[in-house]
Amino acid sequence: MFKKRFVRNTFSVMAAATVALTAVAPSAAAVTQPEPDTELNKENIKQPLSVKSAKKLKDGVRFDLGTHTATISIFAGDLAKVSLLQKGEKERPSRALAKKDWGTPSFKAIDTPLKYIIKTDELIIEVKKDTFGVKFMDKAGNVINEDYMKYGSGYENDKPFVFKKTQKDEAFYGFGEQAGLNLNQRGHEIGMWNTDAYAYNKDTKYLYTSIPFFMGLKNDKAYGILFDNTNRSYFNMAQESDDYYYFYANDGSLTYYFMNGPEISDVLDRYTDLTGKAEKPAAWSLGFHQSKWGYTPEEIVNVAKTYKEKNIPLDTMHFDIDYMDGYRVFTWNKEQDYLGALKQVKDMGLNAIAINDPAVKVDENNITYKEGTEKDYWAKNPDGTNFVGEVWPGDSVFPDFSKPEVRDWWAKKHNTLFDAGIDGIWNDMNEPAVFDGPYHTMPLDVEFGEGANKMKHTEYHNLYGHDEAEATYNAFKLYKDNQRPFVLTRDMYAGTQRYAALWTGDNVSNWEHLQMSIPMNANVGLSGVAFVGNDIGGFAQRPTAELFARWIQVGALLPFARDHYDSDAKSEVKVGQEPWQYGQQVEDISRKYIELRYQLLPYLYNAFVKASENGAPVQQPLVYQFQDDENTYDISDQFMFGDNLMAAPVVEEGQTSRQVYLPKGENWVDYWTGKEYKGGQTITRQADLETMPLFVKKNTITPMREVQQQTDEKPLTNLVLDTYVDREATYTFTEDDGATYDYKDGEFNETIFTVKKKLGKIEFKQEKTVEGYEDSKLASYTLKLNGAAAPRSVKGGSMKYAAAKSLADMNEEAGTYFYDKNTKKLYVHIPVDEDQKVTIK
Ligand code: MIG
Repeated sequence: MFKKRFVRNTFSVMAAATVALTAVAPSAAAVTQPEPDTELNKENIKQPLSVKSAKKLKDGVRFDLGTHTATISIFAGDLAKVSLLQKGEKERPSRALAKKDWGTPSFKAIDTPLKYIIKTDELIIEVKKDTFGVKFMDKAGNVINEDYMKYGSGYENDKPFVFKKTQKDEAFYGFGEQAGLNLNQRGHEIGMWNTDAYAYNKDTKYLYTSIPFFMGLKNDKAYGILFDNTNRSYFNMAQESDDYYYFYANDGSLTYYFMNGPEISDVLDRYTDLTGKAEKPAAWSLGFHQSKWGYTPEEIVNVAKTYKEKNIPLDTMHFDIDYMDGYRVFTWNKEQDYLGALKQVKDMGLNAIAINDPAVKVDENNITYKEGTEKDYWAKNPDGTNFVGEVWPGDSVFPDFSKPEVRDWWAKKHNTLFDAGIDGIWNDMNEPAVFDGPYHTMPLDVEFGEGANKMKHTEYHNLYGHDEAEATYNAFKLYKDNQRPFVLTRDMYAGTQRYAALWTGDNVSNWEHLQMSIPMNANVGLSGVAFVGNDIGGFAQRPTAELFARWIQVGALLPFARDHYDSDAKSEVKVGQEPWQYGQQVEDISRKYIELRYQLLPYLYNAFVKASENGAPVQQPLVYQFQDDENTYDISDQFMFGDNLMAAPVVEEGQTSRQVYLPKGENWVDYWTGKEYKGGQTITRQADLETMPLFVKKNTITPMREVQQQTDEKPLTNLVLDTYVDREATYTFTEDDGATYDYKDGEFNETIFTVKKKLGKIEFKQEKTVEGYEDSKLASYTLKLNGAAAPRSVKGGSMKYAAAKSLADMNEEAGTYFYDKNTKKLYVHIPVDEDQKVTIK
């Protein structure tokens, strides 16, 4: 039925031996990387392609290059596809694209002796004829991006490549998940080959996820390029020369999409039009998560209880591989009562997430193996036998997720998990990781698909996790009709944000990793994936108390916030990594920051709503909002949490103060002290262990609420509008059930709040633009005006609001206000149906 056909290398023999004896993975020192890079041989790029003739098509222009055909397709005024193929060759249908039919806008095509010119309403695309080369210009004729003509584009030994001109001050962002301490990827050599990189470090080249998309930013203007090639690919971002950058792949076709900004936000909006926008998340998934590889059933229950006892908010417990029966997927452990633990967790009102691996144990009594074998669903060796490799369950076969019927079947298998009460699914090992395979994965000639869709592993590798994520996402459609899915994955390709959130794999409990998480998440965010997080505290090894305290401060503001850590078997120090394991001080710090997250949940949820609408990241690098301020281009230790808040966490050991850059063009207020600063300067902020410096952008409204033990503990009855204003601030607030798709039938509310300050008077008004959410329990707002003077009068229309004696009194009754002269905060309690302007004098 199957046979093993590869020789185990030393590494895997070791790994296999360890697995057999103690059921632990390779040693912590092992960072698995793929075989060496394939170089692009520039010597071979001698005969440049030239244009013989051109033909205008309905959706673009086709160029005859003799041996090759180039096509420029116009998707939108600011979005074009460039493809260059050997004659007679076809492109594979893209798995990255969500939107395939764009309805080409009108464009002009002008043929001149030296060049061919395509004009849309936003772009001028020039194609040079003597040597084929593409130049993108804005409609004023400013060059945005052009081929570097010494090498141009084409194929070198079947390797598709493109060289692009650059200038010294051009910055590069995106590329999905990248190690390293810099945000700006200029000067880096980047590789895309999904790799199980246990305990990686800042210099590790290949991580789990491959998103071959990047942005260039020069002269304050941004564009984006998606190199839609699933083979192993390489990006030399001006590492070799300051004059050019280039990208290429081991094989496949030369296909890329060019999109113009000029704002980074425009590029992301377009990129996520093309590859898909993440849906609005389930509100519970934005709460805090706790996980450990190796929790016993008792530990799961006790940890969940301890969160409650200690009043540290928590929404979700994760079930790692131990819940399975001998690591057989879609089964439950028969010896240890994980099902019982699950029931208790659910009875506590918490949510539960189960891990799931692609590898299926070869075992005739394993129903998943039997079914998949009967239906012929496994990845195959070139001789047609099933490929078998070793993972947690021992010898295993691997679903061929490239086939739609396999994805359907896999989705169906999830009833074992959902029926037991599991709410979310966590996809691990989907590089795919194979302990005894060459370079920790399958041999490159393993086959997927059939007939015209047949692909070698070398071509399919980077898509494996993407397709598994789609199958998992579809499981929710099947069994949790009208519930928003939560899928967490370790591997992605461009577009996987449609199906899943990302965690950045097996990081390490050290300061370098905490530092690295900030630029890493920022670049993931600039690659269309807003829902990202890193194991808080670090996965491999264990953090010190100080490191954990600093990590939880960053962690509380992660889009996906989960404390997760490695099995005791692999750690020198076998201590827990929950917030209370480091003494009272760190426990209190953890509670303070997790509570802050829960206070900010309405704001966080709305940041995700924006991401679903325009692809905006939730954890943003400063350059996302401040691309006119060059000082932000490589700030890697600060980030915006949504549109209004800027975190400047301490990420170095022993530090109790740090420099903070405040971007130009805005004023900034210290969240903790209320002190105001002008933007465009670097300040020093004290930061004892309790303090993560946090700043609010002036003229903003941040919606907040009371702390809850878990996201659905209490209905939202009062929304706090935390406002910092000296001119005008507005905020569009969306409320819906946070759980279903009913919003698609209009069941949501949308309210625009405006607070204006002028001539000694402050005006608040709300405009209810959508009123479709009938289950809203929202009864009032607390307009919280920071840095306010004592008011003489507060009125809703002509009705006077009464001054309350205390904040508690004010909370009792809408139509009242309270001024705290010590903190200079004015609180106004406004009924939700206040339809008059509220005027404060
Ligand atoms: O080979 O399921 O990255 O989060 O705890 C290790 C056990 C398998 C790797 C994941 C990690 C998870 C662990 N897994």
